[in-house]
Amino acid sequence: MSLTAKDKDVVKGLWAKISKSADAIGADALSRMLSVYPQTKTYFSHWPDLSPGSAPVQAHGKKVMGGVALAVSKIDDLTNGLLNLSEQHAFQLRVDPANFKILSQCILVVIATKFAKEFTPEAHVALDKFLVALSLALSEKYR
Ligand code: HNI
Repeated sequence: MSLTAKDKDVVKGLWAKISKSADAIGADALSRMLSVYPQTKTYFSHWPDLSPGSAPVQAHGKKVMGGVALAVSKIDDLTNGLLNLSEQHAFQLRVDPANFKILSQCILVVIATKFAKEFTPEAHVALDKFLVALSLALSEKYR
């Protein structure tokens, strides 16, 4: 299920429309992940406040979306483009890659709700495929 040239164009087009709201998307997606899938809180137990919209959630949401922006810019070679981030998640942060799917779903849901008009079925399928590819690239170093 690799991204076609069309999918890549659709992802870039969608990103161009929504990227100015990236920080808010990140904060909302992370807030959702932590409340809908509370098992993900274990990774962030060193934060002073894990509640939706808290300062650390907002700051981290911004970082995560920086990673998504990097992925959009490296869409033709996600594996190499995300190698550093993959290494960090695998060896330093020790995040179970099953969680990438969980956060991807939250990002998808937040974009769908915040940008209902832009989130056409075509954008939906392309974004879904992109997030699967991003998660796979983040999992690269886990071997
Ligand atoms: Ni993730 C740090 C990007 C999924 C747990 N993560 C980062 C950083 C980026 C990033 C960027 C900052 C690295 C740095 O400081 O150099 N993470 C991404 C992306 C995804 C993702 C693009 C998937 C879309 N990370 C996840 C998931 C979890 C996760 C699913 C756990 C449930 N990430 C972390 C943790 C840190 C982190 C923990 C360190 C946070 C801190 O500041 O303590």
